[in-house]
Amino acid sequence: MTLNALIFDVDGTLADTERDGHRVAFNAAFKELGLDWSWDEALYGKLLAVTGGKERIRYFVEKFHPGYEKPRDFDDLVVALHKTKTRHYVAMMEEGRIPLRPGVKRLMEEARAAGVRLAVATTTTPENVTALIKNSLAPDSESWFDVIAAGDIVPAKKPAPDIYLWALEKAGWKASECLAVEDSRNGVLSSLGAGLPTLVTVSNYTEREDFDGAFAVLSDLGEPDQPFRVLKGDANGKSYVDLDLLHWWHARVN
Ligand code: XBP
Ligand code: MG
Repeated sequence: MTLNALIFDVDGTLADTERDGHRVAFNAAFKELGLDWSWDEALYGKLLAVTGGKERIRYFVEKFHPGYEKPRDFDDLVVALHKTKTRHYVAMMEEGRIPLRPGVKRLMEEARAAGVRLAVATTTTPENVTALIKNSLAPDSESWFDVIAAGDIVPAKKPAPDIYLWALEKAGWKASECLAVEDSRNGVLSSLGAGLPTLVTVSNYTEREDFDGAFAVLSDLGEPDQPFRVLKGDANGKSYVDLDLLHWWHARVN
């Protein structure tokens, strides 16, 4: 089976969006809606245990804010907070505040030129993906992807495999003809759960997580003048991820 498609996670994989993007947008939303909540970098690292913004707000209230008395319309408040957070996040992406990680654009361009298909499978809201890729990858980059699987289209978010299974079904691909690229344990559990061989490029919050089952763990995808560090696995002596290396890995895992 030859390598036909690459399926990318978004947050932490395409760009380091959590600490300086999502976290800042959540805090702006809390302020705008009159709450005195503020998520610092360390707390946010703990909150990342739960994927999905609305789910994360609920987790914060349950586990980290015991004194808080939920109003009767708490469900509506969560929805309003999340909508406000998305508006702030999209505005930040439109200012081009967060760059893509090393190698992301280069590898996607190489894949497109070679006819290897691209897709996205993420927990984040669809508008967030569009805003990030339009402003950091290319204005027409939505059309680069056969499928953008995002947000609430599946009720069970990562680590459940559902978002990857949804993407595979929508595109009509078998897991064995694809590779997934992830940055977190929750992401790897999701992609492996869908049967996808997975490459990990760690991000600032996920460096020390357990990536059991991934075929390789790297610092990032690397660039010709900016080599990656190999944290686990064999990179065939290469210093940056290109299609050649992906084909090599794919042949070894299948
Ligand atoms: C990222 C997430 C998301 C974002 C917030 O997952 O866990 O919850 O932090 O996004 P992935 P929303 O790495 O799979 O992209 O607020 O839009 O849910
Ligand atoms: Mg991620």
